[in-house]
Amino acid sequence: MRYHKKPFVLGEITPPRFHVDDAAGIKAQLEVEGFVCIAECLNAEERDYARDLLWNHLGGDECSQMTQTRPVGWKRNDVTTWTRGHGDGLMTSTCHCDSMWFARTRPGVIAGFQAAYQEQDLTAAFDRMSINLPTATQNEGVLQRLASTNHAHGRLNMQELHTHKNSYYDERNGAPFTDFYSIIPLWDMNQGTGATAIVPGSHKLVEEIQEMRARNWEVEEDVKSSTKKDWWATRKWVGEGEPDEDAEQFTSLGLTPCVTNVKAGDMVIFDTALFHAGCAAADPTGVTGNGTDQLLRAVYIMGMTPTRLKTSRELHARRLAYELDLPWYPDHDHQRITEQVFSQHTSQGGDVRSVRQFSEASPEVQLLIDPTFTRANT
Ligand SMILES: O=C(O)CCC(=O)C(=O)O
Repeated sequence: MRYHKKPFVLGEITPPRFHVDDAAGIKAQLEVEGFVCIAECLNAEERDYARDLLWNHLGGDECSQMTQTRPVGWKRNDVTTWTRGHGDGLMTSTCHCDSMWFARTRPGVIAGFQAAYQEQDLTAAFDRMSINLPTATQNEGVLQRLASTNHAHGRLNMQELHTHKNSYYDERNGAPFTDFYSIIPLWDMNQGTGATAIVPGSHKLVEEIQEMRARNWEVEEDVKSSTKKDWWATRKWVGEGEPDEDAEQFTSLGLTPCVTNVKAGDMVIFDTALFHAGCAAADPTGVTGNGTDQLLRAVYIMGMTPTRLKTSRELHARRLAYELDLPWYPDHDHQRITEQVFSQHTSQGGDVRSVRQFSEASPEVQLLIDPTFTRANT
């Protein structure tokens, strides 16, 4: 209990698990609850292989050409080596690592997104993994996370519950559009290990929730903030600062925020409007989870979108971004990143070195980057 200063505010739910072939059930659950848990999108064999591939990345045995900051010298069997090169949480170097691409191209994962969209032709975002480490590592990022849990206000025991509504493709092409992204844990995740918290049904009440939340924040509107730290500095919480005040903004609307209990290899797909957040571990030592000498939590964050929403220039830029080792999150400004990639890639007159070739990627990977190119060339 040393690290757990106050009781958790949120309860835990174990969502019903849908079979990936149950497209109607998946669609209905997404519409009603705003999220759906699909069982075994990675089967046991795939999950174990994906773990091995992840450790190839964490141990530095693959992708030495990658440009992103990444772990240095981590040994799978020695938790005390998990300190250099990277801290705790989002790990951008995983965007194009073998484990991530292996997971993206699994038939169960693609079928899950196809069921959600009820469309077949999808492209993948170049999103990353979140890797949380147990306290035995004494990794600086872990110690910082422990120190910053039990926030005074506004963020329960985690990130602030947030929505991505309208930040992806919703209003693109002038038509309302619901898009989805997912989280796949590689080890069981729950309140003990830290897990994704969600607010079932909140995708239908985004404006009402935002209004409730705005009442508790005094914001300096005219101050420009370029960093996350500045951004928080322009906001002052109105209230006692008790975590319950955050939950109350949802419960007063009849909603119940909760932490999810999800099995390794299952995929939780979200309507991007759904309020959610990464919730800190109740047991950051790992004793009650995977063990003190194992990863506390490792999740793939994964986005897929119908190919028809992409312009041909954007699809071309995706091939180049893959070569340049760039992330391309689902909520990024697609036009801006397209232009950035075109200005950097040597094939377009830029001077940034490619670290891999699209032409050498497997057909499964190519299909998820630019299916139009792949089909035209086969
Ligand atoms: O770490 C998590 O479980 C949540 C991540 C998250 O909030 C996001 O991807 O927007």
